Amino acid sequence: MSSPNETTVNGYTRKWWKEAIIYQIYPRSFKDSNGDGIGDLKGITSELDYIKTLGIDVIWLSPHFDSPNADNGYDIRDYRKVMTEFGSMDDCDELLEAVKERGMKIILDLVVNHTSDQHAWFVESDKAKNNTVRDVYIWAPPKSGREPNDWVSFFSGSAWKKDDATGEYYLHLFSEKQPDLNWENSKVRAEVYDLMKFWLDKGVDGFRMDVIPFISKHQTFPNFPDSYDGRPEFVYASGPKLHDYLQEMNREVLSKYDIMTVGEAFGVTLEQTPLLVDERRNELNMIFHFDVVRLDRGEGWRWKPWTLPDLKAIYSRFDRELDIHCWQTVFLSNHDNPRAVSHFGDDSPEFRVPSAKLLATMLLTLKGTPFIYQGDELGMTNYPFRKIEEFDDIEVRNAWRAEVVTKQVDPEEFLAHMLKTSRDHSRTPMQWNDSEDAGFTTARRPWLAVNPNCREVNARRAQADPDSVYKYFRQMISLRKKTPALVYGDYHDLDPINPTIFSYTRALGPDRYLIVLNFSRDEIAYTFPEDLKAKQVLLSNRKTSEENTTLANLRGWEARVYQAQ
Ligand code: TEU
Ligand code: CA
Repeated sequence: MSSPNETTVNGYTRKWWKEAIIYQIYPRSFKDSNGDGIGDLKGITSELDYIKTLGIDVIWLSPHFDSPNADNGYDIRDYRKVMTEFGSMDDCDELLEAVKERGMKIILDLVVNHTSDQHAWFVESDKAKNNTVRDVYIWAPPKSGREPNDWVSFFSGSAWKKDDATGEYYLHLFSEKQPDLNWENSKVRAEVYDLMKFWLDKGVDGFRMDVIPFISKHQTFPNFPDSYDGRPEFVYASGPKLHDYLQEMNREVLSKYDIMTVGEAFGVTLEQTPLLVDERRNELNMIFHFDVVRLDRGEGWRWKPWTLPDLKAIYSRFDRELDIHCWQTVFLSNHDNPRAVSHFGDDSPEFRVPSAKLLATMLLTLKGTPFIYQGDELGMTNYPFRKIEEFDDIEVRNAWRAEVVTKQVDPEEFLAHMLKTSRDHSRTPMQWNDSEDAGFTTARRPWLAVNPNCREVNARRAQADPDSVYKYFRQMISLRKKTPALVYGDYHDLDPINPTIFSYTRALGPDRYLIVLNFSRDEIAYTFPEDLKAKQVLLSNRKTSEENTTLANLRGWEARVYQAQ
């Protein structure tokens, strides 16, 4: 990268988290060290060299806190304790130390829109109406004998649950075992800041903040507006005090440490984005936008087709709307989405490897900090689910009960959509080697089935194969790291309406790079714009000896990064 005392590049303030490559670990599915079928912290520590060798700078650890696991750790019972299945606080300290030893950083998942219903606060709050901790959560009396309003839970049904003892309802935007905290209560906020400091003082390097735009609620709890389009996230993310709370959190906690923050911004529009991430406002560093990963989503769990021009339009819009004071993220998958190669690539035997490499090329040459989800560096694919019993996810099971069991939706139709959209695709165990359970566990059964393609798709094989997806990721990461233009350079989409080719440049002064991606199985001769000359192929996912400066003869799913003029 450029000289260390240079503080801006292309107008952007230099920051370590803008230059970092981030890797997400879902601990339950990463590696099991003690043979109980569940991934754990010691398992992660044992594979840190694998992550480091890939070129990763920062690990994002999905929740590892004490939890009854109604939603795999996104329902926290005790924020200062490690989930028993994942190990002990000593294992956690050991992991933090081992990460630091390797020159990497680690961020934790901050889940503070809600807690578990088994959290001591809720157990207490639930006891009586006039109890002193009642307003740690959000309670409301019935309205005309029914729920206080028509809000729905993301996991099916009403967002309100009646407590028979007191006759009142509590709010839960997710499952009824995940009651929403009342951020209006300053004691709640103080407790949250305190637990954040607890982990920061242990040396963690920041947080990914779960559904952070939902923390502020409209205090009149109105029904959905007339304009409601079946997407509750846009209503829930529009609470009046969100920015006050984030600025307070920044003053009280974030500004005191050299850390990074990334908010999971479900329900935030592009226009609202600068309010969260403009560096002059002192709220968050970056957010995850849902536009790309939800491009092919209809209402709720429903899949709908997507097109390449739609995808390109999102990246161009981000680039146009966000100025030098804002920074973005790029990600194609996480623990809530299908596998990147099955989602945006082509996971057929012939094209799985090239298309996974093409997506790596895109992820690492677009503008924004790239996040890689565990296993995507191997080109892991969706799981061939056949029946409802094979799913674990609460979102799937609740939707099945609410819509299929009640005969509103046909089971075949539901399963067909799940094959595309289920969160469980990305939660199957990480594939380490070609043994029966992919080297994930020595238990007779892992907590969720291993993908049957683990004999072919696994880390040990990929590490030994010079042409593997993993090796390509490594090369691509290393190219990004030595090329400031790929981090801070201007972005320009050369051909927004082309239905199969995505071609764009990244430029920093005279340093220009041309990226050409063929999102199809067809061979395509692609001519570059007249004012652009391709000098040299720096990296490609298909062996090529072509030296043509004006056009590229691309094979199916071919990706090239050129130095250009
Ligand atoms: O997810 C936020 C969220 O609302 C969606 O991405 C979610 O996956 C759901 O499918 C919407 O239909 C976060 C976490 O990432 C997710 O794992 C948790 O289940 C959720 O919050 C609750 O904590
Ligand atoms: Ca274990």
